[in-house]
Amino acid sequence: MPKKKIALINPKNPLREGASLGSLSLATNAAFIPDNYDVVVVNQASGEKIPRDTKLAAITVNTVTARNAYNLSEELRRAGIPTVFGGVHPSVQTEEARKYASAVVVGEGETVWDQLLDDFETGKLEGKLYTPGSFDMAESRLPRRELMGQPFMNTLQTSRGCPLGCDFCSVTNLYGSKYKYKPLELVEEELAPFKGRRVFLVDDNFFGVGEASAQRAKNLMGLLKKANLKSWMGQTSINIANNPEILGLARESGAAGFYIGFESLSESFLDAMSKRINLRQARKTIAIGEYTEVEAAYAGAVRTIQDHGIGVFGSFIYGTDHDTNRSLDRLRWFIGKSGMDTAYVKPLTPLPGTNVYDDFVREGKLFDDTYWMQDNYPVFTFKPKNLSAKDLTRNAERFVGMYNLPNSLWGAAKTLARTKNPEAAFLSGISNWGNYASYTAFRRENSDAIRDTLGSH
Ligand code: B12
Ligand code: SF4
Repeated sequence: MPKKKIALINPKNPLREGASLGSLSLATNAAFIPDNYDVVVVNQASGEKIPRDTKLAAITVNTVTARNAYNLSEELRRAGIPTVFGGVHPSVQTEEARKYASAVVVGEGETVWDQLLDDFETGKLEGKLYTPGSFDMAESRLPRRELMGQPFMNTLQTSRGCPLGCDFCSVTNLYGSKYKYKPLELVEEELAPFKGRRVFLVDDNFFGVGEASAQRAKNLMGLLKKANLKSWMGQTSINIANNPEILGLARESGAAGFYIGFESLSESFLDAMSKRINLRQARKTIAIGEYTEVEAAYAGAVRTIQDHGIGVFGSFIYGTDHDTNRSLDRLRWFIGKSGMDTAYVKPLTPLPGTNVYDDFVREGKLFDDTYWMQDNYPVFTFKPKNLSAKDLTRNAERFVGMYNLPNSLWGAAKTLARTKNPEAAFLSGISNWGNYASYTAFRRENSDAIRDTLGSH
């Protein structure tokens, strides 16, 4: 008898991001599906189609893709194919998600499959809600990456959770306030096929905070070095700049860039969002020349990391009650002046599952409490105190405009000069240009919707 086909689906993303990385969430789940099923991963974000002989569709859903996932699920169910949702959004908007799928999985997915498939086989899937609980990462299996195609960069997860609990982020609420680590032997096994390739560590903070995390990060650098990668990138926080030993080990192991959440130059915003790690760094720093304490702390961290041959990919949030046109002009000036290699400047989007979302709903601040259900995913979801609709759109254009093609090329040359690391230059150039290109395509398709959302508020 032919095996039944299970399609694991990453729905289309209205913001047009992330398609080139494939879905590690799905490849990870695939490893826990018994081999008497024929499993395929379908990345709709890069145009892949769902096979006709699919018997069960399991869809990964985040807030950005929720509406597309709901539409897809309804279509599949009309065609007689049962559907299961998992991922961040159904984990936090569970009752909403249950309206659109046969079954919903809340939280980590690894241990759910035996029960779920048993229910599928016996026709008991409809209406089920699964809450498998916290997964012990020592039980991790090798993700089935062969199902992901050949992404531009291989993704690898070595830890989950974050103790820092920033109010705009759902990671602490979802994955816990303690780091959960994948045993290093398993990480080593996962790294083995990546020799000569690029790797993106999707850990929320591969360095973390505290002595134990620093020690673990050192061991991880040792494995990354041994793996002989072309290069790797990872997400971390500003405190890594205080540890020259780890920066040296990171560079030796092929680090090309760190994503760092600077978030804002405004102390009041950092304070309001509980981004204490940045404030701590600022309070250790003296305002110098044109820089405030926060700016001096950020610029110092950028310089230190670059001096170790690693690019800095800063991320910032704008469009908050703490911003004015002047402060945003200052941010653009600072990004240039500090010499960071890339800056992602995105509007504050209160995502469900975060403290900011709960606060904004309570305060009645959002234009629409379920904005992700709108036909076009909105860029702006509320009106900040000191900025008009026009100010928001103008600033969106200016932040993205910093990375048009000539600027991206010039930026890559500057990264090369600062870091002497061709991989850092290549990856920052590609990221800057990719960001510009995806935003301009999004804007072309959605300009009316952007105007309408803001025009009516
Ligand atoms: C890597 C990453 C990216 C990458 C790649 C995304 C991709 N193609 O997969 C990039 C950089 C492109 C990216 C972009 C964005 N991201 Co992102 N990203 C992540 C990150 C750091 C890791 C995701 C990952 O691969 N984890 C590893 C896998 C193994 O774990 P997992 O996804 O948690 O999946 C587990 C469970 O959720 C469950 N599960 C997941 N899917 C399914 C499906 C089924 C059927 C089942 C049963 C179980 C299940 O099982 C898995 C194993 O336990 C997460 C943070 C995080 N900790 O998850 C943020 C995160 C997912 N991103 C987030 C956001 C906001 C974005 C952006 C909107 C950013 C922006 N532009 O403003 C975009 C949107 C792009 C998109 N396509 O949706 C938010 C989502 C919040 C939300 N409510 O949706 C997160 C949670 C970070 C945060 N700070 O809150 N992102
Ligand atoms: S933004 Fe980063 S540091 Fe803050 S809680 Fe989320 S993962 Fe942790």
